Amino acid sequence: MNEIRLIVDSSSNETEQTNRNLKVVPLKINLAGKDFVDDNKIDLPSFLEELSQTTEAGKTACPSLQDWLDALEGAEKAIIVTMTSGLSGTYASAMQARDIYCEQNPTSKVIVVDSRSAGPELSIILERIEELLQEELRFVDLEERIAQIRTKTHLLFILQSLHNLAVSGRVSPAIVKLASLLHINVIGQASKEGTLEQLAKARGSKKAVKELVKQMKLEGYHGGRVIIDHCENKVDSERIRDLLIEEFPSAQILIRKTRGLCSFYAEQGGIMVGFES
Ligand code: X90
Repeated sequence: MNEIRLIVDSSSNETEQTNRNLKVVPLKINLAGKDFVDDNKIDLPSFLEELSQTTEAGKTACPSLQDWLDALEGAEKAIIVTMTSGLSGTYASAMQARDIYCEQNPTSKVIVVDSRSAGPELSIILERIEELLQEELRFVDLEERIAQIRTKTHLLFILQSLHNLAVSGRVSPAIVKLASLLHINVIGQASKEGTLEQLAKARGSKKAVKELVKQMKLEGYHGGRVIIDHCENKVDSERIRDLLIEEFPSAQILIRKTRGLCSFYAEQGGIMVGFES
C-alpha cells in the first residue's frame, strides 16, 4: 500500500477502500425534506425511489471544510481529486481545507486536483495516479505529472432528463429546452472549463449509444481504459461496452452504478463514460 493518502469526493462514484489508502468525502443531497449523505452507508435503492417519486426540487451541498479536514487527519502526504470547480464549491472547500491543514501540520504536503469533470473520469485519474505512485517520484514532481495525465482523460455522458441540472442552474437554458422534448437524449462532454457541453442529440437510446461511441472515437479513444457509470441503465451501458469491444477487443471496460450525487444529476437512465485517449 502506498503511504500517500488518496482522497476523492463522492461525485466520483467511488467508495472507501483501505487497501488503496482511499478516502471518499461525501456530498449531501436534500430530497423532499430528507437529508442524504452520499457515503458508503447511503441506502441507494430508497434514495432512487425517493428521487423518482418526488415532485419537489431537491438540492445538493458540497463537502464542508470539516469534512475535508477529517479525511486529511493524520496524513503526512495526500492527493485530493475533486469534481469540477465549474459546477461546485467542492474544489474551493478542499483548497481551503488544505491551507488550514498544512498550516496546522507544517511538514504535511497536500496536492489538490480540480478534475474539471465528475464521475468515472475521476476514477480513471485516480488509477493513473496510483500507477504514478509506483514510480516513486518526488512529491513535488507529482503535480505536473498529474496535469499530464489529465490531458488524456475525458468524460462523455448521455442524459435523458436535465431537470435537476436545470433547476439548480448548472446547465444552459438552450440545452434544457432541447432535452425537454420527448425521447431526446443529450450527448455531451465535460468541457475544458469543466462545464456541460452538448455535442449531439439523439432520438431513442440506441441512437444515443451509437452517437456516444462515435464521439469517443472523435475524442481520440483507441482501446484504452473505460469506466461506465449509470443510473439504472445497465442495458445501454452494456450496449456501449459491446460496441467498444467489437472494435477494440482488448479494451478494459468496467461498468458501475452511480452513487447518490451523480444519480441525482444524471437522473434515471443517465450514463457517464470516463475514458482515455
Ligand atoms: O452541490 C454541489 O456542489 C454539487 C454540484 C454538482 C453538479 C453537477 C454534477 C453532475 C453529475 C451529470 C453529467 C455529467 C456532467 C459533467 C460535467 C463536467 C452528472
